[in-house]
Amino acid sequence: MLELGRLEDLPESYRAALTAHNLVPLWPSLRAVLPPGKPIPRTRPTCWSYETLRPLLIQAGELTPIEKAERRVLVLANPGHGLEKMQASSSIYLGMQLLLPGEIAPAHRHTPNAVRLIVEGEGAYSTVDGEKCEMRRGDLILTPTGLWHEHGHDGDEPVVWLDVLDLPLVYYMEASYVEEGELQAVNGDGGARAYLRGGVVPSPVFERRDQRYPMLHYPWADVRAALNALAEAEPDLEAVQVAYVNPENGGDCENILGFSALMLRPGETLALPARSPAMVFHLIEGGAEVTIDDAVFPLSEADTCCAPGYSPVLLSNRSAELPTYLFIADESPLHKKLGVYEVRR
Ligand code: 1HN
Repeated sequence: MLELGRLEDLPESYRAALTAHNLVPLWPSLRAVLPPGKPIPRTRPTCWSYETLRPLLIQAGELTPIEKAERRVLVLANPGHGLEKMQASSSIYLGMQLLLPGEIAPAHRHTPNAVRLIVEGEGAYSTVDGEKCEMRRGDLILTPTGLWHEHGHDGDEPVVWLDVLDLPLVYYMEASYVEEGELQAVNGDGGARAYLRGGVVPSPVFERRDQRYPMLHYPWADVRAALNALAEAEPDLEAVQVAYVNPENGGDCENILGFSALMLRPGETLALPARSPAMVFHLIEGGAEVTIDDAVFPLSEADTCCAPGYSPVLLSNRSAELPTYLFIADESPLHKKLGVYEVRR
């Protein structure tokens, strides 16, 4: 590849003249913005162990009352981006949030899309667009762009969940903002029961639903059962994986990030092809080993790791007897909508 001229090759006075007029020569930076063959990701393979993080999160509960935090969160920040950027990847934000018994994280709505995956504890709930979604371990609850949401806690133990947002992208777009709101009246359960069975959807004779987000709560018990049934029904499947979709149209459940659940069968090692979107893996049940480029992460329950785009990923179940279940978030809806999605086999 042709070697290009450097900034230092240009006379000082010429550079100063360019700068004075807000002008920049492209050629010294061209290879940095268009590297040959493959992007150079800032996102580094990174793992956050729950055992390490949990005591620090519980300590946050002692140090900072909810009124002083609004959302009591420790952000899982990727050092490749700089911790202050609060990014797991270019478009994914991850945080572990703690809500204590009796606390309320007040209603608001914002432009970034969020989901939460419940990690531990019972008795808390999110009210989203007036639908009360009760949190149980492994449940997925959506708070898509523009929908009001608040969290409350009627139980008696700490509740922790993993927040996944497209905040870095929406912030980069200069489109990120929040509105504060009032406590919501409840008039539903997030569609968890209405859409319990795949293959059929509520369809009354006189009225067909056309909400953009008909289902806001995906209980883990149902997703786990779906994975088990799939593994049993189709033993030759390359990967036992289900996507969280809008049950009315089968499309991605949110606009920018994609979400799925994966079962690693006992003893299974699964090689994922290198794909353009970055990915996040969160272990719900069991134990796995995740290899991303040169990094090898053992994942125990509630551990989380991320992989840059264009990297092959190897997932191994650490048990030969029991299945392992992972929650996966990735940037594939974004890449597909923008036309930059790639799989390299
Ligand atoms: C947010 O609204 C929540 O509602 C959690 O629980 C984390 C991080 C950045 C911006 C908004 C929540 C968030 C957030």
